[in-house]
Order: sequence, then C-alpha cells, then structure tokens
Amino acid sequence: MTTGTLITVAPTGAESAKAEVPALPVTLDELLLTAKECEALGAAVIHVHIRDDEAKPTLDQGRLRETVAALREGTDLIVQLSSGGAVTDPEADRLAVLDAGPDMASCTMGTLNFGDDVFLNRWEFIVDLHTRMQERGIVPEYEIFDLGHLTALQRLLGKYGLPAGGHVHVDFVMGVPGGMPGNTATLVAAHQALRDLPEGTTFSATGIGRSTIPVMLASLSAGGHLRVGMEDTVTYAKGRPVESNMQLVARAVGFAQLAQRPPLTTAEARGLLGVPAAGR
Ligand code: KMH
Ligand code: ZN
Repeated sequence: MTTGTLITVAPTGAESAKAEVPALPVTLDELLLTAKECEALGAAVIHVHIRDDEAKPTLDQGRLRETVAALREGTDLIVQLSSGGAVTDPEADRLAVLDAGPDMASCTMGTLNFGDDVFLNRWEFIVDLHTRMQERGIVPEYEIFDLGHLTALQRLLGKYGLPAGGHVHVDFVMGVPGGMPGNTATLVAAHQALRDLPEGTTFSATGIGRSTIPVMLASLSAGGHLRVGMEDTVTYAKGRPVESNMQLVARAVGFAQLAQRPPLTTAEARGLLGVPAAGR
C-alpha cells in the first residue's frame, strides 16, 4: 500500500564545523527556528544532534533536556535524539541521551568505518539501547549503514522483542565512506532484505553528499520515506553550498509531491511510527 511520505530533517549532525558551514544550526535558537520552518514545509520528525558554546558536538544532559523541551514547546515535530553522537562519544553518554526523554532515539545496528574514523556499536551496547528504549516507551529508529545491519536487527528483534510502540522503522544511511553505497541497486537490495523483518516494517533513506538525489528518488519509487538535512548534505548542487535546511526539506517535499506521496502530517507520522500523541 502506498502512503504519504514521512519527511525527517537532520539539521546539524556531529561532523560539519560551523566555521566551514556557516548555515549550520548550532545554537538552540537556530535549531528551533529551523525546526519551525521545516515543520511548516512538511517535515514531521527532527533528528537532533546538539552543539556546545564553541559549536562542538556535545551530549550534555542539561542541554539535551532543554532542547527536547524547547522543540516540544515550539513545534509538533516528533523529537528524535541521536544516540550516535560523534564518533568520539563514550557509550555511557550515548545511553544517557535516553534520560532526556525524547519521543524517539536513533539506534545504529553495527560498527563501521566512518570515513577515517570508526563508529563503534558493539552488540551489547545495541541490546542496552534497545531494551532501555522498550522500558521507557521511546521509539527507536534503527540506523542501517550496511546490509549486515539488517541481519543484526533481525537477531535483535528475535531475541529481545519488538520496540516500544510495536512498529519497526529503519533508516538507510547510504554513502558513508565505509558503509553501503548510495545508489538504486543498493537501495533495492536493502528494501528486499526487509522481508526478513516484521511485516509492516517501514523505511526512510538518506544519501550522504552527492548520493542524496539518487537515494531520494529510489526511496520514493520503492515506497520508502525520506530523511534530508545538513547532517548529510552540505552541497545543494555542483558549486552551490546548501543555504539552509529549509532548502533541502523544500526539495524533498517537491519530490514527494511529484511522486504523488505528499508529506505526512506530524499526527499521521505519529500513527505510522507508533509514537504517542503530542502532549502525552
Ligand atoms: N555522527 C555519527 C557518528 C546517529 O545519529 O545515530 C553517527 C550518527 C548516527 O549520526
Ligand atoms: Zn545523526
């Protein structure tokens, strides 16, 4: 069955430096303004990484709580905190992200080379994240950087049961140097591998850098959803830096409308993902 399109915005990430990408939202005010504008355009989920006063990535608990509260107060977006953080973040700090009480959190399904770094996600750590989210009613988005991560997810669900909300949603993060490439053939392979996951499992996809458009088109045509934002893409077209997250969300909304799968509202997105209604 074809549905509307879930649009997630990932506005900041942990990798780009503010000095090199001045349009990156790094303060709470910048993040909130971006969130409101992206919601008005059609985004329903915000995937959040925060920065400190020097615009460096941080998992500071006070700032995380303040961010969740401000996004809840100012928008109806589903607030998804990154438990991935930066490649340098310790596991304890990444687990403590859940203490900030988001609607959703990311859960990366395996270790991979991440450019010149290693993004470490040990099995025991994944199990901890999954089971703590179950206990607290936080809905996971399983981040899939490589096809084997889907096999790990099948094992996780088989051993520890369905996530909070009962619905399984994955995000294919494609084109990271060290992960799966961002192209149609790989998206089709990943989509086909979902047959081994619970019926009704949904997927979003995002392509890093120049794979953003091929991945977006492939995902829409395969019935998938979209994640866009400056975490993943800082060049809009050859020689044109991204001016804002709104520019990327507007392009995604345009593609979704062309595909006759218009953006889901935040309420529809909550229904799809099994996230309780706002103001619970
Ligand atoms: N920043 C990357 C190392 C996530 O948010 O869960 C990990 C990442 C995934 O962005
Ligand atoms: Zn992230």
